[in-house]
Amino acid sequence: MLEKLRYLTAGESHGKGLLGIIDGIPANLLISEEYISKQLSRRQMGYGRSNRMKIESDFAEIYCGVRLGRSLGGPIGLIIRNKDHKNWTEQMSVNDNNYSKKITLPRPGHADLAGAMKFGFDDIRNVIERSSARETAMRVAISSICRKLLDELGISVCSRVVQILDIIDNTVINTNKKLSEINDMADKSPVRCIKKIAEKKMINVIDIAKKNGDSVGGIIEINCSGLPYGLGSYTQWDKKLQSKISETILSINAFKGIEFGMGFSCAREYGSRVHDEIGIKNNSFIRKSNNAGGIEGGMSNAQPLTIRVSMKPIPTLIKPLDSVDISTMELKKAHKERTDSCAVPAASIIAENLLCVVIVDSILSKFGGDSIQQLKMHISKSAKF
Ligand code: EPS
Repeated sequence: MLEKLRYLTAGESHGKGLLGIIDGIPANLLISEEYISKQLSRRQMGYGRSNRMKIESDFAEIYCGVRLGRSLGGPIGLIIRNKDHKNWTEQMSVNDNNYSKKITLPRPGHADLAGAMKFGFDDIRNVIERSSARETAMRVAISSICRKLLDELGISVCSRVVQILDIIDNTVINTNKKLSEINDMADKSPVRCIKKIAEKKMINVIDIAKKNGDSVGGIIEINCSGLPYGLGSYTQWDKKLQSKISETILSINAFKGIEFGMGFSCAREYGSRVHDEIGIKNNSFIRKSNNAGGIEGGMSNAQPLTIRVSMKPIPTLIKPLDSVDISTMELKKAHKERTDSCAVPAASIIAENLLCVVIVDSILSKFGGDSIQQLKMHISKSAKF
């Protein structure tokens, strides 16, 4: 649970647009639509996306909460209009127009069947529209406001794709390097990986998936540097930093697993090979490794955060799987519609930005401040940042 920030989104994939409100951002943060747009356009890129991304050029209008370029300390409201809506006015009409075509063939892996059962819908379109990953456009817009705050505090985040299907980019990155350089390298790649040879192979597996009417998932790494000691807390279960991060990151569509630092692989090692030894340099503590991925005892330990997340292949398949018609109970193939064959590169941008929300929330909890100036003052008074 977030402690100091609250946000909500609304909107359907092919409706008029997406709405978002974030509350709890301190006053006087410099924020512009241009800054938000940069993150939105990064989310739209990536090899393997559908033609929807050619229709949209996502732009978030700041509707309220900002004056003369600075946040006012109250809720900030955003709107992203769906350009594709003009092609869906009949299906997505707010008013009853007797539109009668229904989707009745649930896609395995999607929200379709459980969603239709939950709400008692006889038309799966009612589920598809809100469960679509289109909603993440608004979450990136909201998160980018938090990212701007982190920029001001010298905290940076980056992400990259380390695996698509069985193709692995095993480049080890130096998290002491400026993370923006890693992001710049990843942004130049259509699959957001670092190693060129892996990039070529990843593109190839996406092409094969697309040709076969199939889809592929993968693994993303997110890093964050510049954090102080003590974000999160060991004192209560719901204050642990890894729990807060997991809740947010695993809420991203199609994300199935998360690990911190050495993650699952530390189960195969002796403790002496896992834990990061403590040393001293220039009167400060140093660590000889970062297998913990920047979190010990539910708190940031002033080392870079290293998080890996796995994303399942997108469930809409052009060559659909077996399903059952929910209106007739006949065995049929699942519904198909326009889809991405791979959205892992886009998902890395979503994860990277959403991490900023959790970090800002934890910083506000620890240091407090109604304005950016107050927050910075509280931080500067703290012994170690
Ligand atoms: C998305 C928009 C959607 C999908 C994708 C994410 O557009 P449409 O459904 O009109 O093609 O491309 O959503 C999914 C893959 C999904 O399974 O929901 C976007 O803006 O990111």
